[in-house]
Amino acid sequence: MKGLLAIAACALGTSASCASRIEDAHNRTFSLGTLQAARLPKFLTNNPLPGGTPWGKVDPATVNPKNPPTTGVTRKYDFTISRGELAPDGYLKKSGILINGQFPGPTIEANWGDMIEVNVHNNISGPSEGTALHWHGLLQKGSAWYDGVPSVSQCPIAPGASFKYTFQADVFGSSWYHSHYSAQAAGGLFGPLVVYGPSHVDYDEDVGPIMLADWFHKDYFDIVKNIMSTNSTLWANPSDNTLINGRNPYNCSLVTNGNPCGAGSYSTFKFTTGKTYKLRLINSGAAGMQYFSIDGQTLQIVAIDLTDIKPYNTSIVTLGVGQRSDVLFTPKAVNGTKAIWMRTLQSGKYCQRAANPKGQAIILLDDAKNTTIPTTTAYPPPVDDGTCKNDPLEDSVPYYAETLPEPSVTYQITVNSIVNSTGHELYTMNGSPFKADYNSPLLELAYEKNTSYTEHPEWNVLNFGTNSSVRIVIWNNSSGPHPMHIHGHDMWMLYDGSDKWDGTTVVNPQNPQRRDTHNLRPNGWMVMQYNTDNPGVWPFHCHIAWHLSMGMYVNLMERSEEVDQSVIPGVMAQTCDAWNEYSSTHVVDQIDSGL
Ligand SMILES: *[C@@H]1O[C@H](CO)[C@@H](O)[C@H](O)[C@H]1NC(C)=O
Ligand SMILES: *[C@@H]1O[C@H](CO)[C@@H](O)[C@H](O)[C@H]1NC(C)=O
Ligand SMILES: *[C@@H]1O[C@H](CO)[C@@H](O)[C@H](O)[C@H]1NC(C)=O
Ligand SMILES: *[C@@H]1O[C@H](CO)[C@@H](O)[C@H](O)[C@H]1NC(C)=O
Ligand SMILES: *[C@@H]1O[C@H](CO)[C@@H](O)[C@H](O)[C@H]1NC(C)=O
Ligand SMILES: *[C@@H]1O[C@H](CO)[C@@H](O)[C@H](O)[C@H]1NC(C)=O
Ligand SMILES: *[C@@H]1O[C@H](CO)[C@@H](O)[C@H](O)[C@H]1NC(C)=O
Ligand SMILES: *[C@@H]1O[C@H](CO)[C@@H](O)[C@H](O)[C@H]1NC(C)=O
Ligand SMILES: *[C@@H]1O[C@H](CO)[C@@H](O)[C@H](O)[C@H]1NC(C)=O
Ligand SMILES: *[C@@H]1O[C@H](CO)[C@@H](O)[C@H](O)[C@H]1NC(C)=O
Ligand SMILES: *[C@@H]1O[C@H](CO)[C@@H](O)[C@H](O)[C@H]1NC(C)=O
Ligand SMILES: CC(=O)N[C@H]1CO[C@H](CO)[C@@H](O)[C@@H]1O
Ligand SMILES: [Cu+2]
Repeated sequence: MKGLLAIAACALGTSASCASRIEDAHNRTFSLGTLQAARLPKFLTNNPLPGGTPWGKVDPATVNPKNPPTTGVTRKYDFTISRGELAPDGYLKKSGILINGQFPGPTIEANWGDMIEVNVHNNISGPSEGTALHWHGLLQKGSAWYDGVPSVSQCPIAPGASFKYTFQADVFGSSWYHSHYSAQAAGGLFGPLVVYGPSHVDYDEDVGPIMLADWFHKDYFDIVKNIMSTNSTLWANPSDNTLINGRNPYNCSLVTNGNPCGAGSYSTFKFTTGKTYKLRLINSGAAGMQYFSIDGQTLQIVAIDLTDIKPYNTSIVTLGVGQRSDVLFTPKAVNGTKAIWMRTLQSGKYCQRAANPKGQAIILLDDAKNTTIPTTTAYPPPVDDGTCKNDPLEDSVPYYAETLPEPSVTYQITVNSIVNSTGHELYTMNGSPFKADYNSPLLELAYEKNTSYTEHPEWNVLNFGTNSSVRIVIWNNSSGPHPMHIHGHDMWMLYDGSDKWDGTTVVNPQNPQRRDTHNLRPNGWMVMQYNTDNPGVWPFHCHIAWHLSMGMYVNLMERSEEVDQSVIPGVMAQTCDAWNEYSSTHVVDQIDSGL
């Protein structure tokens, strides 16, 4: 009763109880965006190996980043996932999904080669939901069971149940983890993941993750209901704001529905002129592409996703959802001022809809007072040119070179946006929208040599058998951009264009770009290739939460006969038993593809 009265009194942050409720929800936004945030180390020091680092003194150009050392160290984390109120921009979104009461979740850190153990407890209630966490970009070689995708590697973790993920930090660099259950990640269920490894560049300080994200004031499931409805006026769901490390004040006078709104705050960074900083940029959003810049500064891109590259300079860093870039910069005063805006602009005009596409954060140099609000202007200004494409493939040359083999199979996928006969808007890949069966994980079927997937076209399984290297040509016959993400691999990016691929030309054929997510441009083409060195069933999908809900997803089945026959972790069966029990006694509201 007391709670109800407080809610009734809580409009536009006017009452004292309301202000503290907003502040409490705002405070869930973690410390990364504050002046108290600690810098990251070059590596974690509590490890037993010689040479001062777990990897010794190595030249990264000669070390295969996908061949990790064995450190014998395990980094352990305990995550309880629950609902909670969130107000990262001051607007009180009624409920989000939090990890240990935080949004975004805690930063996972490990050295290259360490084991990571995350014990996840599903405490989501009111209503209850399944969940599962995916570790974006990690290869999971030999540990496909821990990739965290419901219906593929595991059954969802049932409400009240726990699941311990155990996998190696098998590549190094900047990444993130997120829920892969429906569009839960858009409700806040994600966090940064940093793996320290050999460095090919020098810098003074590691500022750590800078998460760039669109933000929606509606609950994620209400948006899923809208996009999966047959009422086409509900299909467009523009984001409400753009956050940098979970912050960016909302203009509360724009609130017309009486919902609570109070003072938001900017993320703030303090730097010293002349020092060189490493920023780990991550697009952790649901839909919007981001153009990142710092007024009047040069940025040097040194890694894309988990691939170190030969550094190049730019003033704007482009990131589709799920993409990362490590950036070095050496701050300088601009026009004599030492308070400068950091910006991220959502490509909101053409690529995704955004009501407020501009995210800003404060940079204070040297002795600039920590209460100063910058007055710098965007220079050079980011341009939302409507192409919704990544930077040219030519620009990113991997620091560790890999030779591209001849593909043993070339396969074409056409993407279409359709409305099915019952009036639902869906995305198809080669004619079929994906729909998950939470109770029947494909990896387990592969393990059991059960080929029933051939009777289920909606599972979108592409079986490439024992082909050694698979080239996939994708034609986007839709007007939306699609950040395509592959699990279990990085992919060579061979072509990206609006014209049809000529069938032979490859960009930088001696050492093509490699990454785990590439933005397929509207009505464009991309060509990628990967080696089948990782037996399993690997998702390949659009990372826009709503497009994935609408079915833009395929499973790449790889050497299924060789899926490790020696170990099937006992927790897999327990998790499915608990889920089968839960789903036989509760309605599972799977109105979307499930992922
Ligand atoms: C929110 O955080 C600030 C700064 O840490 C603190 O002073 C304040 O008491 C917190 N408010 C609530 C309601 O927890
Ligand atoms: C579980 O969730 C409930 C309400 O959603 C919350 O009150 C409780 O603190 C949570 N438990 C843990 C251990 O986080
Ligand atoms: C479709 O949604 C709009 C906007 O909420 C609403 O005004 C309209 O009545 C809905 N149409 C139907 C057929 O439900
Ligand atoms: C906030 O929105 C109101 C209403 O549109 C507008 O008048 C005001 O200038 C905005 N304030 C800021 C700081 O942008
Ligand atoms: C890149 O930018 C840095 C910092 O402004 C500068 O020192 C360096 O010369 C630039 N490199 C190139 C190739 O322009
Ligand atoms: C801001 O600066 C003042 C005075 O220099 C200091 O007392 C205060 O702790 C600083 N606040 C933060 C958040 O660092
Ligand atoms: C610096 O000043 C010039 C001249 O007023 C202006 O055009 C430019 O935008 C300013 N640069 C920044 C980053 O604010
Ligand atoms: C259209 O798609 C929706 C959402 O997946 C599904 O529920 C419905 O059954 C489909 N209609 C037909 C005729 O397949
Ligand atoms: C194969 O898997 C399906 C579920 O897709 C199941 O119904 C069937 O019983 C399984 N077949 C065997 C032989 O286990
Ligand atoms: C290679 O992949 C194609 C396309 O899926 C398949 O038809 C063929 O059987 C595969 N070849 C081998 C050797 O597995
Ligand atoms: C491409 O999309 C158009 C509709 O815009 C459709 O008519 C055409 O059949 C599609 N082509 C393919 C190959 O799917
Ligand atoms: C829905 C959509 O984007 N359709 C496009 C498919 O591709 C053709 C040819 O590129 C365009 O003319 C359509 O507009
Ligand atoms: Cu998409």
